[in-house]
Amino acid sequence: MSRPVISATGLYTPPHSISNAELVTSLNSWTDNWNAEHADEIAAGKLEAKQHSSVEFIEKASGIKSRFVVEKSGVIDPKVMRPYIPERPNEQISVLAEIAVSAAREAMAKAGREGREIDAVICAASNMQRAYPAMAVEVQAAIGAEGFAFDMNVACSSATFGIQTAADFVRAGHAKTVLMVNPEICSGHLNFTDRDSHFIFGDVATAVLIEAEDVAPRGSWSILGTHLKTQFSNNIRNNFGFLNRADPSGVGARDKLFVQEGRKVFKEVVPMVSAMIQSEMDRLGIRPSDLKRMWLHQANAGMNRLIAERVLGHEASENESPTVLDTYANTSSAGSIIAFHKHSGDFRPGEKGVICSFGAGYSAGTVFVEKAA
Ligand code: CO8
Repeated sequence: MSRPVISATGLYTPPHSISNAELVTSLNSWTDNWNAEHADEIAAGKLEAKQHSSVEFIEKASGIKSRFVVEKSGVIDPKVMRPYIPERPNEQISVLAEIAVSAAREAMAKAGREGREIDAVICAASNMQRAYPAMAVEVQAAIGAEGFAFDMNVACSSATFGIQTAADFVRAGHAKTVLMVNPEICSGHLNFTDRDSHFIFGDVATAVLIEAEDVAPRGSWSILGTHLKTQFSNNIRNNFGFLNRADPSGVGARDKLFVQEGRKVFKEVVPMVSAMIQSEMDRLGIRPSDLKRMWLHQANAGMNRLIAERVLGHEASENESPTVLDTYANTSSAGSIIAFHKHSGDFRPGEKGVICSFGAGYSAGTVFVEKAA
């Protein structure tokens, strides 16, 4: 049986960044217009006036300072409040595949891989931009890979679920080299008129190459163990689908975009994820002092502080649990992979860490890794 390793990662960061101040200015201006338009109903008690957002709240509640987006002008225009992402003709590569390929090329270059050496492509992300053909098949064609490709969606946990799936293909002998990509254009399914959540997400794409140890380059990451868990919850939901295609731009179609009970998510997911990491450490015989770093899902700085503290037994330093949330915001499945990509270069052979995701479903996944020689 081949042993799977992570041989390289890649990252695509969109060209535009939006600060909290810019986002708050557009939301507050949209809110003033909405309140003015509905002044009579508000005065008659039929509608509630909408409230302003604030930079201080966002930073304190989430730790987010800015986010990257593929398109900025529509998002910060109070008359639009959504990104302008024009539909492309079928002959042109789709935007999701394009950013996935960009991240994939970096990972492939690092591992010295040509497209034709890749046996399988998994596109694991929160929201695919179409039903079919699978985004993964388009990525497969764009990089010149053979074999097979498919999409999977486990919301914010898509990447860890994708890594375990790829690792299982390697173990079973179905593939030697698997490319797993996470293109996340969260701005396309976020309600920028919703004060409770308008600040949460950003866009990005990440890529991970999972290979059989015998073909992987030196200095790869041994996968010590993976563990996945799901538990149904309505607290994070997006009802958009092919059976209910209401225009997602309007406030009336609020549930066709991202909606959540953020406080419940916070309270329920922190204990679930810390217990999951701890039980997987017990299973693998890893003590807290054996862990050099935790690359946690990037949803909320407070959640990560609590999870890391429960696992490590002390407050985690930035070195032990790095943050990318401040500049990238929540990028759904890509968050823990961005953290791993940016903060793993200092590992020496034998040092261990854990990539951990959690999100809608609920879903959670852990991937324990050890730097190989
Ligand atoms: N400005 C000022 N005040 C505000 C704002 C704002 N923008 N928003 C809310 N407030 C007010 C509220 O009205 C409330 O006032 P009051 O106390 O008077 O009622 C007060 O601030 C506190 O509000 P909350 O209870 O909502 O604030 P919290 O401290 O709970 O913070 C967070 C809100 C940041 C959302 C926090 O709860 C959180 O981070 N929770 C966890 C979120 C999480 O992990 N979600 C996972 C989602 S990821 C996923 O799996 C989905 C993937 C799909 C991708 C989707 C892409 C779009």
